Amino acid sequence: MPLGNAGIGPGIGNSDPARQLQLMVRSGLSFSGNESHVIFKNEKGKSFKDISSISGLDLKDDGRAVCFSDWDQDGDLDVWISNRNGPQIRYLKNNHGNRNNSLTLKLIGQKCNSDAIGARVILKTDDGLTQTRTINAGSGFLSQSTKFLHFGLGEFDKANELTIYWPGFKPQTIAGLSAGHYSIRQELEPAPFQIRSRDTKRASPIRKPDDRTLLAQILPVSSIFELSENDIQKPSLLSITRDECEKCQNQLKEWNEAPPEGVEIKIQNIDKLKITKPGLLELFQITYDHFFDIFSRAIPTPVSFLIDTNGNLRSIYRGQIRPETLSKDIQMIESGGYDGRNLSLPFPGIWSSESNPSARPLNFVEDLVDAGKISMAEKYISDVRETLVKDGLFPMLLKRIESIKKERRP
Ligand SMILES: [Ca+2]
Ligand SMILES: [Ca+2]
Repeated sequence: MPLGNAGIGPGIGNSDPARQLQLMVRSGLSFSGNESHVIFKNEKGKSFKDISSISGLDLKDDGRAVCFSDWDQDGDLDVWISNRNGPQIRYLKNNHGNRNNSLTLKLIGQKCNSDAIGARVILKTDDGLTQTRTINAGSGFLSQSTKFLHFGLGEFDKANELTIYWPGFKPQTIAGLSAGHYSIRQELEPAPFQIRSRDTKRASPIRKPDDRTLLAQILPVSSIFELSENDIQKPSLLSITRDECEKCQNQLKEWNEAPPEGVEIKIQNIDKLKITKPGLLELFQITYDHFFDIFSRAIPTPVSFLIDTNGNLRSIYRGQIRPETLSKDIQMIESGGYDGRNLSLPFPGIWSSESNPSARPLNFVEDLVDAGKISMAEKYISDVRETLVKDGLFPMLLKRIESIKKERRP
């Protein structure tokens, strides 16, 4: 079922099951969440025990793939899980803490494929028990576990016997291999391999490129953001911050030390707005959701809205902004000579319609109505009526608002 924004007309979409589904998915719900993950413990080949709860792996995520790998190279397998919704990646470090011995093998094919995909290893310990591992290419949905093979040796300090079945070639048997990490080339003796040093230096953090969204469709916001004529004599950057947000503090410090030129910085603190102007905070949220098409999730901070001298929202910045990015954008917007639609694309193309960005606030009014902000929607309509009347769907929107108001009347 297509979940894209089909631009359905006002009121029509609300009776449409697809629209309802779209709203649910975008508000963070999932098709198959709330079903706990399960993990079973192999009881030496005799039975399985459900250890989901005790292991802490019984997460109610909408999981898609699971991979196993001894990520911290301490001999036990750790788990990576990917989910359809957030958190999209989980790393579950195995901190069970037992000090039993283990054997890790890296197989290298010489005659068979060099990754030794398809190779099977059967390991025997002194108690006569066997363990079998196979190198697979891919496990589960779009995922791949490590190609290293891991064996738990329990209290034994060596494998009694190891037989490697190389795909398409004769098996190789190795006796009395001690616990540890080995690479084994086909038909050659095992060679211990060095595991990563625990003292490896961390790479210094790199600052990511600015997360900036130049808007192809500009939106008049001065009235909803409570900006007067006086406020927008210069371009404004309305930045939304929070008290407990390191990036916000860093950004504010940067602006204090070197205020950006050609723009008026206006700070709105979420913690204060919650008390003083909850309605304005809701409008920031609706505006953010309108452009990022994700509903009911708190605005990430800092987020900054760049508003031009006509009171139109032109660009949205998530996270810290480099001063050079900001000054370039302001120059571009003020000179008027930029094409927002082309800048919003990853590669050039040919438009079948006129390419100048234009305001189409009708969809935004719909978002206000969907959020139940009828009086705000009416106020906004009166503020931007001139633009709205040019929209063919405007009469339908008015009808929808009237019918909602009628329903609300006692
Ligand atoms: Ca581990
Ligand atoms: Ca561990």
